[in-house]
Amino acid sequence: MTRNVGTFSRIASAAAVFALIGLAAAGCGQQQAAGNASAAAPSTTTSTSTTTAPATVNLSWEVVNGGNAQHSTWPFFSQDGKNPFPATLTLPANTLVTVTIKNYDDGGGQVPAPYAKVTGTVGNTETVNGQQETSFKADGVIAHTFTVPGLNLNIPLPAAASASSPAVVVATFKTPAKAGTYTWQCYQPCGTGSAGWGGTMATAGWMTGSIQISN
Ligand SMILES: [Cu+2]
Repeated sequence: MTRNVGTFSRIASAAAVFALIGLAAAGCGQQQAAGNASAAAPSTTTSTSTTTAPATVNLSWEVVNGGNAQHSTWPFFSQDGKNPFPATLTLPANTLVTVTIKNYDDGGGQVPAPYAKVTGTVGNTETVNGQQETSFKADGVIAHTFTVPGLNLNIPLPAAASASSPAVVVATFKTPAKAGTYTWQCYQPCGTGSAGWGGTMATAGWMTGSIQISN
């Protein structure tokens, strides 16, 4: 009986030793896991700060005054200086967009008063040939506007000094955080018809169109 108890207690203490080794091994593994986690932490922090930095995009557009093969006299907005915009422009959401627009149209017209002001840009300003501007005379100065009523965005484009010397307008605006579709329109009636609202003013990609804000 006594021997049996002694044998049992030796077995029990051996089991306790194995248990301790097992704990030590587990502790080792846990330390390693913790080490990996702390090594991963800095890269997580880095990627977070990258995504919160404001995204910026620079675009170069033109207003072509000479038309194209389809309509030889219609002015139009262009990304390549040759063809009108696509019917739908795509812009990234939640982004500061700086657009440089070279306007080659040397004829100023009349716009309704609200469209003679720069609105919806950073600081409600734009530059024209390097000069900061916030508003213009409504009559005789502005050749076209790039206007997005749904974003309260209005970028007036003063007439060029001559057909070969464009007015260079630079403006920055922030796109909405949410995806959505907006309409853009020129508000200097530069089209056909008695009121000037026909032709290019009513043709998608020329003096009007859609903007898709995408995430
Ligand atoms: Cu126009």
